[in-house]
Amino acid sequence: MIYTTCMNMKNTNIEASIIERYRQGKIALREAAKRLKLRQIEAMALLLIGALSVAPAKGDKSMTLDPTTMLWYDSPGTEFCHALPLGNGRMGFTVFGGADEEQIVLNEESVWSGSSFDDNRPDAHQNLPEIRRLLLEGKNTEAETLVNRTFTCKGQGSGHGNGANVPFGCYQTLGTLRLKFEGLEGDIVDYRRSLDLAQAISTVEYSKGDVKQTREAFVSAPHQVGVIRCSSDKKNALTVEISMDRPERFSTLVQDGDLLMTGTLTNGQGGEGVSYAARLRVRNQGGRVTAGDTSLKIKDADAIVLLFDAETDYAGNVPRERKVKDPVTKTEQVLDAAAGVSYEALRAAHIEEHRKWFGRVSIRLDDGQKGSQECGTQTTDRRLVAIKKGASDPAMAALYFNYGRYLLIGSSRPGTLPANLQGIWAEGIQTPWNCDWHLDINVQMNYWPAEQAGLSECHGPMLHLIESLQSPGRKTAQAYYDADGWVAHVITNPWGFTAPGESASWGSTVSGSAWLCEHLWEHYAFTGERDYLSWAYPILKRSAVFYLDMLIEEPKHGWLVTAPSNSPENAFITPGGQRVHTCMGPTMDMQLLRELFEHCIQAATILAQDETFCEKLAETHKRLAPNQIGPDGRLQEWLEPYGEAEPHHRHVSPLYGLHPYDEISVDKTPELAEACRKLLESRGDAATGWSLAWKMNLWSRLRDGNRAEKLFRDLLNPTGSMGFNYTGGGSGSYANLFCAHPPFQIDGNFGGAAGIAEMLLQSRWSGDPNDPLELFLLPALPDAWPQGEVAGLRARGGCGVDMLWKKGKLQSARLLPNRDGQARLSYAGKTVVVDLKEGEERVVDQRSFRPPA
Ligand code: FUC
Repeated sequence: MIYTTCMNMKNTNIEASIIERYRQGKIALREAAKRLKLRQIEAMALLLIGALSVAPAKGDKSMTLDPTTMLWYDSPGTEFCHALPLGNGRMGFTVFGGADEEQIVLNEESVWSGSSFDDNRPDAHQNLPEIRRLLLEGKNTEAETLVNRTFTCKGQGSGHGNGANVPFGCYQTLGTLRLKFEGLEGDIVDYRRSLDLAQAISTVEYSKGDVKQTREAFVSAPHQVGVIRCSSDKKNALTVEISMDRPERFSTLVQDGDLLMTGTLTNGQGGEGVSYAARLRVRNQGGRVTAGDTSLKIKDADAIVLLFDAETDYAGNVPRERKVKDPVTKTEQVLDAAAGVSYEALRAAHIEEHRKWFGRVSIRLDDGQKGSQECGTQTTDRRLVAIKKGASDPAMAALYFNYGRYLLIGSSRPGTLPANLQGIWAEGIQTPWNCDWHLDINVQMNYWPAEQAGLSECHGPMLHLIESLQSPGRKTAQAYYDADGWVAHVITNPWGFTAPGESASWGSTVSGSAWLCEHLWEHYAFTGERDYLSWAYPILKRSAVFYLDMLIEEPKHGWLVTAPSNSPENAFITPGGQRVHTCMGPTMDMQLLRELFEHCIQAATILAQDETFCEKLAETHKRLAPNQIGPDGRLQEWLEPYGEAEPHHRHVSPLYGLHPYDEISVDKTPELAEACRKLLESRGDAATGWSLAWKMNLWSRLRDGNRAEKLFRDLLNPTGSMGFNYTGGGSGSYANLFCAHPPFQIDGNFGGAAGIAEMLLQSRWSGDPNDPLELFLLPALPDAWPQGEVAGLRARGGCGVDMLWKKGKLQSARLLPNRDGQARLSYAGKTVVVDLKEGEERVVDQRSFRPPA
């Protein structure tokens, strides 16, 4: 079957057959490119990304969609990462948009196998003195051997990333909804599918024969249902068979006219785990519904509305609002409630609720050329290919930023579980790395845009995850370090996993919990809510207590260091030529502890508590191993200037001090910033998706907007690669703009969105209500975005910021503070100090800024 726009049907038939031959391996890429009359690189990009119809990217003048809020395509998705995601924080749909056969991948955030399991080695701490002795004597290899033998988790941990059938478990698909349309003859023409980020609605439209078919879908938060409406422009023209399945552990039946799928996942310990139910109800306009054993058939309808709900009886360690004992009954109740509401009312309530979130921020980026307007006439996948070929499309950055906000709204809402490695959108049973929460960058990156992009409440699930790790983390602290307080290492799941992972090469970085704590503080820094701080402070404090308890003195300088630990997932070469991971006091750990202690002291001071404890923290802070510049002028990753085992390693951990932590900066510590720049430069740009996104943020903090924009374009690299790659091959964006590690990992989407915000606005605030906030306006504006406008960004210190710029220069900035105080604004090396009054707008323009005295 040929899918095409109206523009070029005959050619597209020929092109599609060439592509099909290439896909079947019958002709080589070079030959396909020749026949398609494309340069090899263009052909490769198109083929990889899965754009089936490869009509030249001229654009269809008859159709212009907002290039900053619309994703659209002129062919259906054939793979998961071509399909369009919808979500209400808890439930997800990923819509392929097939014409005769539609499939929608279904997700519910708590469809997790596994169960609670104590993975701590209770006596691990008995080995701690020996591991430390070896480290203090420089015998890192021997220490690593001992860590592997005695200091990893007790059981199978994450199952080496394949935890579906072990206690750790794995987030997995709920299943697939299939709609098989019948009865119409003729070619499919005028096909288009789209996702409107502003309304959170996906649409599929095409004509078959002379009948126009339209399908709309959304996942409603107010009514907690997924909704699909199929309609056609002729009466009685809709005949469709509906079924649901999943790769394992399911049975379907028709119950009182509803299609019901139920099942129970494994608990990974030989028993039953989470039970789920997924229910679909049909409301038809015209025609008849008949029930099969495991499917529903609707014949000759004018339109149908499908209502869907899924529930589980998850009751694990991570809190969420929805508590369900009997998923089957709950789905019935939810659908009963929604069934009484008209489609139009469901749709209107959904849009209104979504707008409350999405409408908080708006962004326009423009190159001042014609190209900016024209990009709306091209499909999203072709825009990626055009950018790869060098086209200017600043609106794509606006779209990416909006998509990041959209994905966060869709996967993390007050009361839900936090966004996992794929948000909530996942196909298959064994998802990559179990789709868990990785604590050595990934889950944190998911939340980088939350505060800046005005989605502070969407940060909530992450903050509750942190709170929930205290209790299991206390046991881990005792078992491994004989220490007080709580700790989490590199991975966690809904069952409260806090033990080290199963290998010393990556699993024993001890600062996962410290990195999590940054988020507790950041939420305060952006909101200034004192009550919230009173809630968060004890969690920060108990984390600091753990680290105070576990630090040891290294022999050379008497600095206090963590031991054992790793610089996340990276290896070094010892002076004896051995490749090893286990170490003391990697630079990132020390930065994290300085940050944690500072935030603790600041919080305790604001709350007027714990003076003596703060003195202890301050004393210890002074003795922590400092940032060091190595003999080659780069920021050192480890305590010693070891050789690098992987000079281009994806984790740029010692640069944590530059971003997200603000310990190193071009204005406060220029020498260290320069050492960061050198390290970043030597690491190279090529990397996995999330690593590109981090580098984008890092270059922004180094105030190099053009380099940050270059990294952003790398993030847009069109790809179809789904295999695991750790070195940067195949990274970029899939056709649906999901970020490719590869495989799909959503952190890069969020990190990229945060990077765009970071290029436009950076901010600082000590947290003390008496201190001014500092705003850096357009600190890393690239040449590629000379004109633009942004409204609703948020700055630390509790302030909304709008900006307008032209020809690369700031025209005006509008501040909307949520407290009284002062702000120091910097722009292009000049500053201005303004007084702020809660709720009162302040506008500054270019002339307000003065050169430094
Ligand atoms: C960490 C990273 C990998 C991947 C995984 C989910 O292990 O080093 O690149 O992102 O998390």
